[in-house]
Amino acid sequence: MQSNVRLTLAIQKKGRLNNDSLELLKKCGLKLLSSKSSLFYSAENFPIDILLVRDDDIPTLIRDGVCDLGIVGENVIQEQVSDENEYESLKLLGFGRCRLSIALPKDTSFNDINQLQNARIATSYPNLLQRFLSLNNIKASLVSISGSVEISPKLGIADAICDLVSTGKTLEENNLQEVAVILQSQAALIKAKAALSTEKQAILEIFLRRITGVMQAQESKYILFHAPKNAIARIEQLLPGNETPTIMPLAGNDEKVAIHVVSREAVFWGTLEKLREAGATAILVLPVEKMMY
Ligand code: PRT
Ligand code: ZN
Repeated sequence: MQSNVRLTLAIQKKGRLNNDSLELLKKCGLKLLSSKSSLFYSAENFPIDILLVRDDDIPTLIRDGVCDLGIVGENVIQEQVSDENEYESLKLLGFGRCRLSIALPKDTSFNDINQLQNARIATSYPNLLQRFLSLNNIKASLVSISGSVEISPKLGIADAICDLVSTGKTLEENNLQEVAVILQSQAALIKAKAALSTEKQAILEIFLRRITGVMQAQESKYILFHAPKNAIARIEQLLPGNETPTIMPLAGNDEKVAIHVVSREAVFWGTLEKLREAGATAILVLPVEKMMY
């Protein structure tokens, strides 16, 4: 890969997705050099440049060909994109998780969604909300606000709100109850549907393989222990995931073997206790740093 071709990736400059996006890039091995203007980073050891922008601008930057890729919440894509054929979601990244929900003041008793007929609903997501209301044959009037949507019922400008929720703390603080979830969202790596040049596609494939490796490694654990030979069959059934274990002889011990296995899921104390009951000893669970298949 000796050409000057580089991919451009847009990420959020400031806000909830910025830190996790940068962390992911660092775990992919990218050494990022900040530009003087601090509007972009250049990876010194990988052919990719990172543009720092507002998250709402990312779909447009990709559609207009200013950037090849972007990391943005599915909520932003779904709100802005009317034509599903414009973008391709390459990978869901597991951070920035939230949901877009409708909420009502707690003192309004809620029976079903038809209660929203003729209601005034405040939101920064008019397109997603309108799609949901139309699907449910509800006619309501939308009050578009760009921030602090949750205080609008208190101000008397709306009867309900439609906003992003993660922990639910903001709803609680504003005496609101969540009554319907419109969309589940997380950050995604997206690109325009149009094909990249062959050289860019080759860089993208390496980049994607690294992201997949980082995400798999985050969830994976390497488990090692000793076990009596006659307990192997039982122990194999107790191992988390479906990985085939490596079984090795132990020097100077004919009755026991060493068993190593990569678990692609969390390893709970309960599993370790069952392994121990089945005869496993010297059990170690180690984090996996990198993975490539
Ligand atoms: O400046 P820029 O336009 O780039 O940033 P922004 O202010 O538009 O976005 P930002 O940084 O707030 O959020 C960026 C993205 O993070 C969103 O588009 C979502 O994909 C994702 N995300 C995840 C969230 C939340 N969780 C979230 N909880 N975005 C916003 N919130 C807000 C929500 O609007 C509400 O005000 O947090 C409050 C609720 O949080 P809880 O934890 O109290 O429920
Ligand atoms: Zn934004």
